[in-house]
Amino acid sequence: MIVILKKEAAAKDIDSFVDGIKQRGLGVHISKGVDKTIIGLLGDTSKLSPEDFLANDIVESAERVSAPYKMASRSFHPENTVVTIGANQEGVIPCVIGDGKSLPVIAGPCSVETEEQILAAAQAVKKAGARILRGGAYKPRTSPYSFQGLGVEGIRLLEKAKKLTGLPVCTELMAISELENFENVDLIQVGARNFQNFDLLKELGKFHKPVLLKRGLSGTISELLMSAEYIMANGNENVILCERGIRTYDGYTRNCLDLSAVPYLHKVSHLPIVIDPSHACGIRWMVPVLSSAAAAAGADALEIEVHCCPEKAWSDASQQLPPSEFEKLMDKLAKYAAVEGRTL
Ligand SMILES: [Mn+2]
Repeated sequence: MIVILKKEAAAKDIDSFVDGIKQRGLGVHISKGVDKTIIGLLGDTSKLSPEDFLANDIVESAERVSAPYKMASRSFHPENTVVTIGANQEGVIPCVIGDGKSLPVIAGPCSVETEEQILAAAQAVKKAGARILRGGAYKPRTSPYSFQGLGVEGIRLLEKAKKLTGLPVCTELMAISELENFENVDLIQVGARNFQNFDLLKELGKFHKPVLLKRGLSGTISELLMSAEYIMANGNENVILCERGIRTYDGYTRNCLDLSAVPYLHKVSHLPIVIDPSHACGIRWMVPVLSSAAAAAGADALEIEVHCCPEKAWSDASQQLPPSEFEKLMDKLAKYAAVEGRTL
């Protein structure tokens, strides 16, 4: 249920209205917009009717929200959520995702392999105009015999790369027990395989860092938003959604990039959405055109795998772009972004 308050509602009346709702055992999410204040009711509202609220002078209207996700839904929060990555750190250039004016690119190798490799990749993606450095330290691999990542050493190398370039860093968290190592990570990725690891999501709700939540291989949009809800309901509203390809019946690409998720998510949710064309298609030559398509679909940011020497990469070798191709992609992407008045 959402209750929309009249523009002229006084702060003290709003407070007592909210107290009244809480006394009924419900949670409250308040969204203060430029024009109106919206009170979202969290919990079991089945015994309430919208008419119950209309008797109150400060209430303009009330309506039921049928979607199971509340805090993630646009009806609870009509204005876009804008997330800042890497704020308030000396030497780090913060990156804003979701402002509608920019199309920042998160780029870097699939895995952090060596110091030399991640520092070279960081400098290359920065030179090409990327705004956030990515690199996997903890790797969820299909085979237990594949490279599993450098772990905490990989995070230490990402910190070095951040110091060298000023780029905020993004890396994946797989287990709650590793969270203590993520204090200097600026954007915590929850991978497709963990997108319904609810205990992990709850912990990230209590942690104070922005989260990049990837859609599961066979996750529905509603399930993705419910996972976002887990993080938000536990106190962290800095959630960014990521479409990275879903599994379908055809195997000509690694996954199937669901671009229609972008306009749909923008309609039903206020959270920013990132497109990851690299994991979606798994084919190097297809990444540039899918990046342009993502820009046209209205993605708020892109995540692209780049490696200085893709043929020697320890993971996802076939989809990583060398810096020369990434630079070309960025030049072209800038033109697509400009069509809608956006810059990289
Ligand atoms: Mn990868």
